[in-house]
Amino acid sequence: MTSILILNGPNLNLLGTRQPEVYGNTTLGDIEAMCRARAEEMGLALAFEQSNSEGVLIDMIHAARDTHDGIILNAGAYTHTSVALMDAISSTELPVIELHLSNIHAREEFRHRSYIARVAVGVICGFGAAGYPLAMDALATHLSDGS
Ligand code: CA2
Repeated sequence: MTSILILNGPNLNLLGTRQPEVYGNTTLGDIEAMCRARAEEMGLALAFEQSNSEGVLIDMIHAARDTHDGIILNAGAYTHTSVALMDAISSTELPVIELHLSNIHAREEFRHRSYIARVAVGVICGFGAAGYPLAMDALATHLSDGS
């Protein structure tokens, strides 16, 4: 069975509890439930994780090499700062889809740069929580036919 890891970075545990005008009312638990339902429909095994720690995220990316076929990564603010996460992704040689709830290109200048995009298969941003199942479809398609 194809297995995917959805990995969420710093502060995403606060979703639905603060700044709803920016990030909406949906909690990370709601998103996980939506992804689990979609994974079952698609016949995918799914791990869904969140950490506020860059090192823990890197360790989870390293470990994914032995347990998963691909990764969907919302690295939060580390997207814009972390060469270490970029290097971890390169080291796994697993396909990674970069995901963001918000359209990072329509926001502050510092959010326009992504270290993850350089090593990702593709990027989905701006569709809120609906981006998660979109990214799952994109990753499953990539894993089955390379597109
Ligand atoms: O749009 C996204 O998904 C982001 O990855 C979210 C990050 C942000 O730094 C990126 O530029 C884009 C921030 C996540 C913070 O989430 C919060 C949720 C509720 C309250 C406060 C922060």
